Amino acid sequence: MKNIGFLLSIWMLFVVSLTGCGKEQKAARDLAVIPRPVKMESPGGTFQLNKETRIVLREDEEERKGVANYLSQLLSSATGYSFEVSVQDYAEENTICLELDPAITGASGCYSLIVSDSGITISAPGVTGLFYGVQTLRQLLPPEIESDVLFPDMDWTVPTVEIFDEPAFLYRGLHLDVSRHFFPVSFIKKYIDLLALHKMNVFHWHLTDDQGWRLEIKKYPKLQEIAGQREETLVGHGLEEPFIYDGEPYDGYYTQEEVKEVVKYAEERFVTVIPEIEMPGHAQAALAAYPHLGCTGGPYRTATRWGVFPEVFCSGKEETFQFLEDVLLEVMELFPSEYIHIGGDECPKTRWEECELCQTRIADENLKNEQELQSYFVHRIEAFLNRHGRNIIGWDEIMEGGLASGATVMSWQGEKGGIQAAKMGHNVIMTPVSHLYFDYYQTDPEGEPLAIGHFLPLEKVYSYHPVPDTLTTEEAKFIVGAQGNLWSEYIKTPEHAEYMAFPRVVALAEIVWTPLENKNYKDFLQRLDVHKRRLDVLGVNYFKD
Ligand code: TNX
Repeated sequence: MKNIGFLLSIWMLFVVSLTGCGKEQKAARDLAVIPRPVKMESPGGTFQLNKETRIVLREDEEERKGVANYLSQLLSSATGYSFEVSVQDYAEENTICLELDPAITGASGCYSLIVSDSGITISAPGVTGLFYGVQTLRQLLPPEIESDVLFPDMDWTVPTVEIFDEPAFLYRGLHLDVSRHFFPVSFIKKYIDLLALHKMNVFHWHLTDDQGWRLEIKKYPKLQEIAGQREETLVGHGLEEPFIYDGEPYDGYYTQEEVKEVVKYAEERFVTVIPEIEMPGHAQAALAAYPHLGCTGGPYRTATRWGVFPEVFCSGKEETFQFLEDVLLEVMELFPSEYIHIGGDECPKTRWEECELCQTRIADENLKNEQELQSYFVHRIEAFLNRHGRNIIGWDEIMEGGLASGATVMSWQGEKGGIQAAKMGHNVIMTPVSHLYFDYYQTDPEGEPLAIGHFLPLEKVYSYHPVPDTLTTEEAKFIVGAQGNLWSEYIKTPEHAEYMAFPRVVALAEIVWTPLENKNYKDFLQRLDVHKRRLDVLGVNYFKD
């Protein structure tokens, strides 16, 4: 008897803690928005989606209709409801209304989201804000909403909330290296979808490098035939000698049609695609195809291992600039982005030192040395792009020998380059190896797939703030944002890319969106727990600790 009483009380304790815990968990689930909004209040209560719920626009306008249709599609599969989009200028219950409202003010992308028990209103001064409001609404729904399979018995409730939200930074980027390993268009689209879910707005597409040129250029077909291929690939780590190769030819490139499709896909998700064409270094694949563009004339081969190689574009030859300008003309046709990334990193000067034409250029242009020759190169390309209404971004080495006047600096070797550039009045994107290199190990390497090295756990990513304390308020304005980089030397498949990127990208999203004073790692981890279920439904192979 005594025993039964004891067992009963244990059982009661269990039930009470379960229901209590259930409630808490539900509350946490209900408001697990990442990145955390600037202001969010939840008075209690819910709005229930049902088969009659409609999406309403105040006016018939293309871009807004695009967002409304996107929302409709997002909600339809799992619920099985049709979420018809209609245009009407009066308020009605059981609608999700998307409306432009110039009275809402804030940084580009700001929005307000109000969920009452009778309906939902997303308002914003611009259509980008409406799109971000949709992303928040999506995260207020159960993770199953992401499914493309029907969940017939699900309770599709949204907690009542009042949200005002705006991004802390203008530039919220994620990079992908498709040269070292190639990723199919289907994955690029998934990557862009994941950017959008996290209110990130730039996809930096690293399209060319020593180990492969991945973009179709009509005028130079050998870029596909030769530069797009390599004979084999290094097995194991790049610092381990002797080098062992797999003996298997490797190739891959995007056609211009595919690129257009990606750019359009990204545009519909308010993501700008910034292409990177590497110069003057990391150019060995291009030289394999067009050897006359190197100082020695070759022969060259597309690199088969990782590292920094001496074979770079010759700065003395006019043909080099002709080639790059032709390439960039086609690039500009494909990518409407204001910015074109021209690389500029890790360019050894050994060939230039020995090259008669490069030395003649140094003399003719009154340059002091090869550093200034690099600067000449970058200035010249910048001037060309400027004439076509574009601006350049370059890795921090573009500061060597004098920074081109309108260049934006991507500070990767730490924050030093970025700090210096901001002090000179240049826009800066922070992407330091210390905090934002997602090709680094995120836990003890033991048992992990091979990575380049180092150690960058989630908490360290989350702790990053893109504005260094050493800058004055005026200088700090030049820090336009931050970006995570995913270099693919050791990443061969989409699944592995997801594994390295997530959940670190989720932390990055909060770094660049949420005001510093609202950041809290413990709170982030609680929301991340729920968010991971969303990533599960989306089929994201994130790292699990
Ligand atoms: C440095 S970051 C590089 C890349 C490598 C990366 C590996 C930068 C501008 N250059 O070429 O892939 O390190 O982490």
